[in-house]
Amino acid sequence: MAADERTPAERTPPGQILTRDWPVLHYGNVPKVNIANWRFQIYGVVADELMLTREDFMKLPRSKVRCDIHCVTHWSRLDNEFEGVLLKDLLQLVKVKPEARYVMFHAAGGWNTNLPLADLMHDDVLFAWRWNGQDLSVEHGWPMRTVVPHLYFWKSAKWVNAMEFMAEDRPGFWEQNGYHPYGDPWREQRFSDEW
Ligand SMILES: Nc1nc2c(c(=O)[nH]1)N[C@H]1C(S)=C(S)[C@@H](COP(=O)(O)O)O[C@H]1N2
Ligand SMILES: [Mo]
Repeated sequence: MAADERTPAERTPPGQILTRDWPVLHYGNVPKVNIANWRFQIYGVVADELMLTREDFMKLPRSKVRCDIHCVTHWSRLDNEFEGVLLKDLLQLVKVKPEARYVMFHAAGGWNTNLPLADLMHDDVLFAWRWNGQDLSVEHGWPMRTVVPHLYFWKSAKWVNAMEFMAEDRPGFWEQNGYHPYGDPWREQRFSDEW
């Protein structure tokens, strides 16, 4: 991966402040995950629903992504190295129906977040279980989280356990609570009355 040649200021979206530590932020409690029973469900507008085990994920090509993360609560953290499986590699396994245009990621405990399917095809969008050379801590989403660097960090689901393909967009947890449907940090799409 080539080093980012922009200055830290150039990499910081409007209204954001850089932090060196990594804050933990979520609604509700950290779920208890029994790794032996862990499964990942793929459903919705797909030709075949899938139930993946951790071993299924481990067999997929492994990638590292270096990226900056931007939380809507105004902190940004530069140069995170996440490791896992790119969404576009996982999508090779899925027979998505042509009408699918959006995805809802579901997390243990019932939290969810919606994104356009097209955004998942970016080269740096991944399912991650490692960060800066170590396993993610449970607080940061182990055993699996999504990382979508180009959107505000609430679009990156911790403890993700299902992916639902949808023909129409539908608001997830924070999106129902006034957050923007898309959440581009460079356009400061923090809140919205669009729904
Ligand atoms: N399952 C789940 N994922 C979640 C959230 C949550 O409440 N539950 N919060 C989101 C928000 S608002 C942010 S800013 C990031 C924070 O991730 P971090 O705690 O690893 O910094 O997780 C996102 N993913
Ligand atoms: Mo957030």
